[in-house]
Amino acid sequence: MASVGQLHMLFTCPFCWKVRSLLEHLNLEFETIQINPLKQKKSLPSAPEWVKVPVWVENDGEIYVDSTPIMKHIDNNFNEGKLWKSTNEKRRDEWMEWVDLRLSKATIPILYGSIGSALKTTLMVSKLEKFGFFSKRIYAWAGFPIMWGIIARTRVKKDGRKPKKLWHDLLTEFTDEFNGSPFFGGDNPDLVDIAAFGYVRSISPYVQFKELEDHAEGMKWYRAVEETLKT
Ligand SMILES: N[C@@H](CCC(=O)N[C@@H](CS)C(=O)NCC(=O)O)C(=O)O
Repeated sequence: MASVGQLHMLFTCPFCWKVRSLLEHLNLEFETIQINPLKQKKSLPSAPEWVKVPVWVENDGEIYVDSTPIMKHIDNNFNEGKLWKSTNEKRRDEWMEWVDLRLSKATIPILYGSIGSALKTTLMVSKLEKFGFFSKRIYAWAGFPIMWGIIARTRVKKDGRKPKKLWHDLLTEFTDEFNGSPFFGGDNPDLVDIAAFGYVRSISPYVQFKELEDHAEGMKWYRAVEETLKT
């Protein structure tokens, strides 16, 4: 199958993992353009109006931005909107908002919430992303005090819970909403499942993922969604 579009992305960006997971779930061929995080503002096809990743460029040249709208578009265009279709739109919309608000905010605390984890994460990010020779080294050592000291610490303090507890609470809240079904979407994952999965998956390259792995219900769901992706 020919590629249906290009995903401009950062490897470590949770929003990009949402879109990648959907493309893989739908078994679509696509090209990934991994950008240099320090050159993002210049290199994105949507700039200067939109300088965030992911950016989706479809084969007809049309540009789409913002992960959830991109997901809805891809589902609509290549899958007859089946994953967004719902018999309870109010529930679906509320939970998509919950996923985008709550799960997106929980990734930084678990990855950067303590000085040790912040250092590990920053070193890993410097390996995974396409930095230049010097910027890679600068980022690895200068990035973590910023992420830990300024961003993560404030978030952890504001929430009051340890990052692991926060994730366990969120996974419980989410899986409780399944009402006995294997997925939020019922017998099969829907767009809310795939979006939530994308956020969780963005933590999977890091050692901190093991803190999520002992949430039994959460992992049962996570592995079940993973099974549905193209291998
Ligand atoms: N609401 C956007 C958020 C995207 C976003 O914040 N991406 C980050 C990377 S994880 C980014 O590009 N930040 C650069 C910036 O805000 O200038 C989405 O869901 O796509």
